[in-house]
Amino acid sequence: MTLSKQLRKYFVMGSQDTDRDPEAVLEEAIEAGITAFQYREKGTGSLEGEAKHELGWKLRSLCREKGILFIVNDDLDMVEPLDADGIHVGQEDIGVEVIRSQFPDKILGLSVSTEQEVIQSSLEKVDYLGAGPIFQTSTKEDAKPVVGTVWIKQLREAYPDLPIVGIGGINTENALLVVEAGAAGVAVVSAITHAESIAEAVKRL
Ligand code: TZP
Ligand code: MG
Repeated sequence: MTLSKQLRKYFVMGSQDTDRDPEAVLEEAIEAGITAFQYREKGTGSLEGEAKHELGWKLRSLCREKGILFIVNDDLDMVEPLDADGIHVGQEDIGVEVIRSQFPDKILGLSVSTEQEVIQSSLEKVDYLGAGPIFQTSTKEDAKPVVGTVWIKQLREAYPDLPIVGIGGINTENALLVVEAGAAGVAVVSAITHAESIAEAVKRL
């Protein structure tokens, strides 16, 4: 499968995003048809240290068993211990040149929210872009201003060969707009973690 196809239904979660057992949630989401998973253990209530690694290992194992991409958010020190398929970073994290030289063969994703961020980033080093927040979100405490689907259109025109994943406030009602704007896929947290039925939510996405 191409990376674009693997990014189609991209589930992002840490233990802070659910009241349930994260392993059970991920398992349901995988059964329902997600194509990639990002372990994002971050923000209020998130695990640290050994507990963070332990949960990461369990989630990683599930993804391996089911053949789902496993990406870690920001934590460079988890990439090797968890044998992650890739890493996703934002603008506040270590630069992508450094990460690329450290991990030549890992999938590398970068979040971009503005033209300025695009200009200051070495996009030739990355495998895909995270674009957002597309819509209003309450999941990320320090989310940047909403950029709308027009941002995906602009990125798509400027970088036609780089897969783009929309993130932020995406749900079963608006996911189509994101893909129609040119995204390879949608990255979601609460559309799955807060769903009444995960099976239904993933199917509708
Ligand atoms: N990055 C930009 S918005 C966001 C992240 C991690 C949170 C997305 O969460 P939700 O619940 O899908 O809006
Ligand atoms: Mg970050």
